[in-house]
Amino acid sequence: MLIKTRTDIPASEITPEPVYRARRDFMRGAMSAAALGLGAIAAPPLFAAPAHVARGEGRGPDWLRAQIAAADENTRALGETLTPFEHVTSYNNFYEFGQGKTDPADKADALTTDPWSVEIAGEVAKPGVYPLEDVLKGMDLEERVYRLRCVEAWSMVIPWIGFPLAALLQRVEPTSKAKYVAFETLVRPAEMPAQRSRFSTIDWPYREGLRLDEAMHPLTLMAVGLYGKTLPNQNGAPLRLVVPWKYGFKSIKSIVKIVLTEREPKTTWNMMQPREYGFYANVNPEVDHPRWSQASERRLPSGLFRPNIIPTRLFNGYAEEVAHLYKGMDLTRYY
Ligand SMILES: Nc1nc2c(c(=O)[nH]1)N[C@H]1C(S)=C(S)[C@@H](COP(=O)(O)O)O[C@H]1N2
Ligand SMILES: [Mo]
Repeated sequence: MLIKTRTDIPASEITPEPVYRARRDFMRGAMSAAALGLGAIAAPPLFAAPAHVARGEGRGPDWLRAQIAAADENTRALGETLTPFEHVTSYNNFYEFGQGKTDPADKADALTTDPWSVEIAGEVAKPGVYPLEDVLKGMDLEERVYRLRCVEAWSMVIPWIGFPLAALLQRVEPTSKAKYVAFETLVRPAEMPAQRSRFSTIDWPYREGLRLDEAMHPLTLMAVGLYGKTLPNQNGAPLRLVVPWKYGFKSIKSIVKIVLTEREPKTTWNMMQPREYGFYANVNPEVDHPRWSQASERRLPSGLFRPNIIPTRLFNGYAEEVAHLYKGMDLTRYY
């Protein structure tokens, strides 16, 4: 089926979450109907979501696609319109592939993500280099719909599939000295063009970090999929962090290393522009970025005639769940 992709889809044409859900149930029904030999069923006309969005699709190993297809559905609904798959996967920040919003979608196909392993080191009782299959072994995957708010003042609503980071950290048994968790993205200049560019200002690898209590918070997700599929490379395949109450740059992609530390780790954007990007980076409409306001955001898809500007919420709307983590802290100082 051919689907026209536009950047200015009117709000009325965006698939609302219940419709995506209903369509998925329908597809499952259709699949079992086909298995029973009941023949073809005509697709309902409502769906703007593309035909290729079906459970367990995407690149990546068979075992991972099967595990994703079996994920618990929609464990956290928001009641907000999902950003269409096309936008989630074509408007990205992944500086290893360039600074343009379409560079990741254009270039990240070159990244090999299988085999993949994650080194877990530092203040843990069970350090090691864990193949991705071992990381995922026995993990119950769940689908979670989260807002993603970039510090550049655009936002999306994305149905991720993953597992709580806490489940992984508990397995490796942090020691009593562990206070922070540091993350690193893959360095592979042969497949990541900006890593071989002389003009790159980033000191690779891309690095991020969380305080241990933030990392253990039940909202903090390790994602392996979105929209029921394995993560597209441009979204950080095969394994990325998603911290929904923080600016998007904290949600580091294509993770190969996790280190538990005693001290606050160095993080990429903070190293480059400490005045502009803090370690905490909690979404906060009252603390402006030095060069622009954070009071509102463009909820994608956003077009010239339908900018779709909405107010930004403290902790990206997750204050009830996370505000206690920052009790007594001056959020204008720890931005
Ligand atoms: N390794 C790595 N991770 C990264 C980035 C990056 O450039 N490299 N960009 C960050 C930024 S600024 C944002 S807003 C989100 C974007 O995630 P998305 O492209 O899946 O929407 O990824 C974050 N993770
Ligand atoms: Mo971002």
